[in-house]
Parts: sequence; structure tokens; C-alpha cells
Amino acid sequence: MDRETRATAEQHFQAAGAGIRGGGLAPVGVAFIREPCAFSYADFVTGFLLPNLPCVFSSAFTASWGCRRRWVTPAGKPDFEYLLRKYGDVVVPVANCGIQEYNSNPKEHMPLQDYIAYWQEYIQRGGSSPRGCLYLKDWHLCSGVCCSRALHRGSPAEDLEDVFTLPAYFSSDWLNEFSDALGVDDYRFVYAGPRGTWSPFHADIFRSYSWSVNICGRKKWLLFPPGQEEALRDNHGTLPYDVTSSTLMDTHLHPTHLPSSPALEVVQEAGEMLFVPSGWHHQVHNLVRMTPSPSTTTGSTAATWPTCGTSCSRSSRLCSEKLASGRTPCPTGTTTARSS
Ligand SMILES: O=C(O)CCC(=O)C(=O)O
Repeated sequence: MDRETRATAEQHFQAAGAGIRGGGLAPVGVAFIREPCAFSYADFVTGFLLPNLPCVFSSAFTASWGCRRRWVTPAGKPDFEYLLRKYGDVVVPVANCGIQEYNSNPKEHMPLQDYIAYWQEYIQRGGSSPRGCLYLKDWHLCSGVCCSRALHRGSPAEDLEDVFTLPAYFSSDWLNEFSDALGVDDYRFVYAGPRGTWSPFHADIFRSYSWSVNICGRKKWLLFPPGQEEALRDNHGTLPYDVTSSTLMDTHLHPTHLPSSPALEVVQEAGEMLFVPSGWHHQVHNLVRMTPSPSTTTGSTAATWPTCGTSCSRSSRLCSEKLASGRTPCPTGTTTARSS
């Protein structure tokens, strides 16, 4: 595309996003927050929550988490033995990434031990299976396991601590407090799967905010600021299932698609925590062999969080960081802009 057309497209998106917090074009890089001790709750609120911008927290923020210590082998791989011992008999939801059902994937349920057997065979076969590409996703570990087991041993809080510690930045969590109080499904999820598993294009429930920590492996996120998804609709007004599909280049099918407005691409390494602001559509790909991750959704009573989502983990391996040159709007000296 020539420069003039690109500028016109950018102006179009800026105008379209003017009324939407965090709307418009994706920033060129995501802010990377290195040091927990130098980054306050107020820094998060003013730098990211209010402007509705994503950021990545370094693995230092999750170093003490139980799942990082117990679910991963010293080699940085999923500790299947531990997971089998602890949760092998728990029934988990499993999606088939190879089959599109509307804008999602069909799901089945199976004991975790069966899923791990599938996964190990998938690895042995070099990354394939006659059963397709199966992804353990949306597992309500906290409400389903921690709390029911807690009836027998320890308190829910103690069992939850065993997996993760709610970061102070996301402690205003009324959505989960509400569901916990009612005793219904919460908005905390675990995802786990081999390379090639992925989550189709979507935005989080109730326009919630969310956060996600990668336990081991590596994940790629494609993030679109609120409003930008409009340009991805097809000629029937339907949002895409897969934003990487070449059909998006078909101008008859996608008359408003502008390749000049790419997604913000973020590669999330092991231990890193991604904040996904409200209304940001996203698509997620697991890039390495194994990717287990717990996640949560939360809400707060503060007016600035009509609902907030907290997705609390994922898994990945270490990869090299690419640091962009710019600084972020964050008021502390601990952030660096990063893009993949
Ligand atoms: O990790 C994934 O596959 C999907 C996570 C996600 O989309 C979310 O937490 O909203």
C-alpha cells in the first residue's frame, strides 16, 4: 500500500476510535514492566488501566507462584507426573482446534489423565495425532478443584495460594467475588496444550479486563484495540474466526479490511503476565511444545472497571526479547516498549 493510502487508513481508524478508550490503531510495541518493587498500583491504573492499554509484566512478578514451581520441570517443560498425581482424575474441557463451530471449536470433556496421555502421544508423533489438535481450555481449576477439595483439606484461600497469588494490580475483582459468593462458575481459567493449539479471535466476556500468566512454553497474542475489529468484519458483518486467514485479503469478502492496520503482536514468555484491556479483541497461539496456563476473570466495583477480567496463567519457554526503542507512558522507569 502507498503512503498516502496508509495515512488515510490511519486517520480513518483514529477517528473511529476517538470515542473509545484505548481505541484506534494498535501501538507499535507493548510496555514491558520489569521490576515489581518499582511499579505501584497507581502506576498501573494511570499508565494502563485508565488509558485501556495492554502491558506485559516480567516473570519476576510471578516467581513465587505455586504453579510455576510445581507444574514445570527444571528443564522448563510441563511436569506431567506432578499434574497427574495432583489432578489426574479431574474432568477437564478439551476443544478441537481443527474444527470450526461458528467462531469457536467444539468441546468434549475427559479426565486430565486422558488429555495428558493424548498430549504425550502427540509429542512422540512429532506434533500430530489422528485425533486432531486438542486444547485443554477454560478449565475452572479454582472453583472446580481448589474449592471442592478445600472442603476436605485446608481452606479455599490456602488451595488457591498453592496455584497462584492474585497480583495487587488485579485485586479489585468483583466479578469473581460475585460468582464465588453465589457458588457458580468463576472466571478463572487454565489453558494447556501442545504447539499448534490456539484460541480463535474473540473479546473477553462482558467487556471484562483480563490478565494471563504463561507458566511454560511461549504464546503469541494478536491484539486489536477496541473498534479495530470493525474493519475485519466480512460482507455479512461477521467477525473472523482466524485473523491470520488469507481470506481476509479477499476484498469482496472483507470490503473494509485494511492490511495497514495490523494487530499488536506480543510474544509472551514463561512466567510473564499480560494485561488485556477491556474490549481488545485477540487471538492466541501456543508456539512451543507445551503450554499449560491458569487464568482468571475478575470484576471491581470501581467505576473505571465496569467489569474486569483476570486470566491468570499460561505457559511458555524462554525466548529472546526484542526491545523497541520507545518508552511507554508509564510514570516509572521500569518499563520498556516491546513488540514481537
Ligand atoms: O490462552 C489462550 O489460548 C486464550 C486465552 C484468552 O483468550 C483469554 O484469556 O482471554
